[in-house]
Amino acid sequence: MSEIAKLQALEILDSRGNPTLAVTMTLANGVTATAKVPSGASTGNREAVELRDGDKSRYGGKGVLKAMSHVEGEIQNAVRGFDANDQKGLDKRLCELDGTPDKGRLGANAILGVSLAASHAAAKDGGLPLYATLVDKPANLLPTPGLNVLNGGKHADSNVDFQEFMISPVGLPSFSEALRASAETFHALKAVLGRKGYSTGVGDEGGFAPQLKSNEEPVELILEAIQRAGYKPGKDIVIMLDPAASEFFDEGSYVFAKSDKSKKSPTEMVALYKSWLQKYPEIWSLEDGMAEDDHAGWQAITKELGGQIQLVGDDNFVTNPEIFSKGIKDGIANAILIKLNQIGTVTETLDCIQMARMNGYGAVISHRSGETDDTSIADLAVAAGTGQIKTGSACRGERIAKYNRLLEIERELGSKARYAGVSAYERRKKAVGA
Ligand code: 2PG
Ligand code: MG
Repeated sequence: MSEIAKLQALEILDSRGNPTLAVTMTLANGVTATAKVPSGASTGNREAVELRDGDKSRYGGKGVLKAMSHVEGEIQNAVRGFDANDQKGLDKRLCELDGTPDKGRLGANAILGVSLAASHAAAKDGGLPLYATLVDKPANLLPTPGLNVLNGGKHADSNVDFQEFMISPVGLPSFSEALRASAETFHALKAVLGRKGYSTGVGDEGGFAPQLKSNEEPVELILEAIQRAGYKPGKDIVIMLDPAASEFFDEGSYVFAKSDKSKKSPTEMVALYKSWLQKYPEIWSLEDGMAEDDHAGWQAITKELGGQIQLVGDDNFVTNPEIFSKGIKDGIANAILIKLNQIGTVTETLDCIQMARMNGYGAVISHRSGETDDTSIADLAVAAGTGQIKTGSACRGERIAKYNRLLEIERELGSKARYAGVSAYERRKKAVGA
């Protein structure tokens, strides 16, 4: 009775006002579930392909009517009657049906919508929450969040080249307390910015997006905010960065086109990060510090800083088990960012997380800059027990939806709930050799 009976797709809007897909699956027993697909702005070159119509007369070419018709046509015909509980089998069938290595024929957006809707339908069918069914082991670990309180790069119309400046409340005792401390720090940051006469408008992920003096100033402002909120930087709350360096890498150099127009070689870039770590020991994690095409740069930064902090690969690994395994062999980074739509199926996403675990790599579950109210990644983070999630600032409904879902899960787990917090942080620090 848990066979797939029907698939419906709908062209909806994401948080940037661009079209994306919602997929609703109905099982033979009448159970229905919907998944909504996110969309990135600073995308890796080797991400699975999001199918866009290219018809300039609609949404500037960004419509997803073709992907929609693939869900309701070819995919529905191929998976009707299939058991929604067999996630692996379903995802394999979806990949084979598409037949391309990058899911570009049917569209990774179409495929992920179906794959994720099946996860939800199977959970509902079993009368269990998604976090309890995604992985075949008991799930009770609430992740430490990384809240992107200052947005730059491609996510903001400002003069800051680095994309994300995150606070991570590692030292708080529970997820709810950690979220409270983060929201208080977000408000303290707003006051700090206001006092300096800076804008407090927000960027794509709900972090502030002011014009600033340098790429470094956000770190200073955030440290001040943490203190003003009554927390200890480096103890209660640490800092995570995602410069998204692929976005400012040009012909072998890192070009700060938005701020001081300076140009840095890969070696100078590593030296810059190294100097920041000396000055700001509160920085614990650096994602995409080097560009995806700068393989030598990635090797250099891993050698130089990989024993001190978490180095997260996003654009370079694109949640692709095959690409990630090569990166592990080459000794690149010590953690991976996990985004469902970079690869396009739930199974391959879980494979990447498992690969990280087997190889001592950290795994940070992540939203995209273009989001919806879908909260699947909150459940994924708890199910996979990776202990880390980043899903934006303490602002904007599509970001807050995921944090609020984690609050619900925390309450539901009751005394069984554990917060990753300080123990996971200490464990990860030890794992990288810090
Ligand atoms: C990132 C993500 C999410 P985007 O680079 O990590 O914050 O951004 O979705 O634009 O790729
Ligand atoms: Mg990133």
